[in-house]
Amino acid sequence: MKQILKPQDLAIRGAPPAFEEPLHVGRPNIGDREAFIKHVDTIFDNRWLSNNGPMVQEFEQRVANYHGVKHCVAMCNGTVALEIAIRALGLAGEVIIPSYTFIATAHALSWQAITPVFADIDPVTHNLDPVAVRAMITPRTTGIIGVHLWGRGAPVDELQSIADEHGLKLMFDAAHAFGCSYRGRMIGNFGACEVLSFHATKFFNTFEGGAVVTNNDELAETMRLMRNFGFSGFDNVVHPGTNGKMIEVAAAMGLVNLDAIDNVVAANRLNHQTYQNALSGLPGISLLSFAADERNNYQYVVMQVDEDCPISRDEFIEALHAENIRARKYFWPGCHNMRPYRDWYPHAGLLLPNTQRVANSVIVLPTGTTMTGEMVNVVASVIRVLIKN
Ligand code: T4K
Repeated sequence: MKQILKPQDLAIRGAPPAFEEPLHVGRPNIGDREAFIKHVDTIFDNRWLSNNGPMVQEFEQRVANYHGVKHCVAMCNGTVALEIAIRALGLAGEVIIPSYTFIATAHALSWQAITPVFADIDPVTHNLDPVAVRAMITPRTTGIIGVHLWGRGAPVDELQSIADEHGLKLMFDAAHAFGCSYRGRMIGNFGACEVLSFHATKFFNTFEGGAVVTNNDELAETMRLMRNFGFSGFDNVVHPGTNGKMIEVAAAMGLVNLDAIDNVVAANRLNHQTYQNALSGLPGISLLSFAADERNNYQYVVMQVDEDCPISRDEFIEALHAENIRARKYFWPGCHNMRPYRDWYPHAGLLLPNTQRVANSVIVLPTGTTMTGEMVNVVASVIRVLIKN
């Protein structure tokens, strides 16, 4: 897997890459395979594959307990969960979101003819800046979607005050924040509801999957109807709806991965610490840190490349890829710079200076249970060589 790297031996200069096989960001963590196969046997024995089966119900209960929240409504993926939550809350017109997020946050709105209005972020936290949010409110604004980027809580209290003041709905895209806390309280308990993603690339996965978590009984009931065509019992449709259901085999994966979650978080945390130790003191780069007094999943290792770094972010990416280290530029170039948003709002960037600066500076490095400490140290040594040469 690994080759010995000498300072002059960069693949970009013709030497063999540091890794024979590519190292990916978002390599899935997979729990006990035998336990999973047993669950699959049970699913086959039950002859119950979808439509609110017993595994989905058990999974929902465990996710709700894990976050200390009343309801978990499991869905087929995080994007559909966002779409259903947005619709169940009655959002319309304009909704304020960060541009510095995965494109799904914006698409979940525009897919239902709601205008995403991009507000700038705080360059230190990478989360929405409440002052910028206030500035984007118009008579058409109906809501705010905060994103807990990298699993670090958005400014929940400030956003709630703005929402209350202006009669807006507030919900959160918590796709990165499974198992995280904000000011000592578990994610899942903020705003009207919060949306989780269990995509394969998330530290906790159900192959594909997502959920809305909420303490609001009525909202949970509405979303349960909406994810199953609005059916209330046989032959009785009481609400408009879609097909957003989680299938049994996905829930089985979730149950197995819930059993493994402590080990995955421990592995992520150790990798983060190893990166931090190995990269500390290098000029021009810094690693995003996580508050010691909060719970975190450490699933993203986010390195920022300063403007005064001897090599640019894009040169870094090119050189790392040449070494088979498939680091990512999440979430470059920002949603507002992606077509179609760029075509619709060509001047949005003028109000998003921090978004543009951060999006141009970030590199996400590989972590997770497939990365050993030794591999992390090799990645760090490549980075060191690149900076020093
Ligand atoms: N909101 C936020 C803030 C999100 O970050 C996301 C998803 C969502 C909403 C929507 O939730 P979902 O509808 O997805 O549940 C990936 C994921 O597809 C996406 O789920 C995730 N965010 C985003 C941050 O990352 P891409 O475009 O980077 O995917 P891709 O195909 O380039 O794969 C990423 C890396 O993972 C690659 O290096 C390959 C590796 N990989 C991927 C898969 C699927 C594997 O090693 N094995 C695999 O099975 O979006």
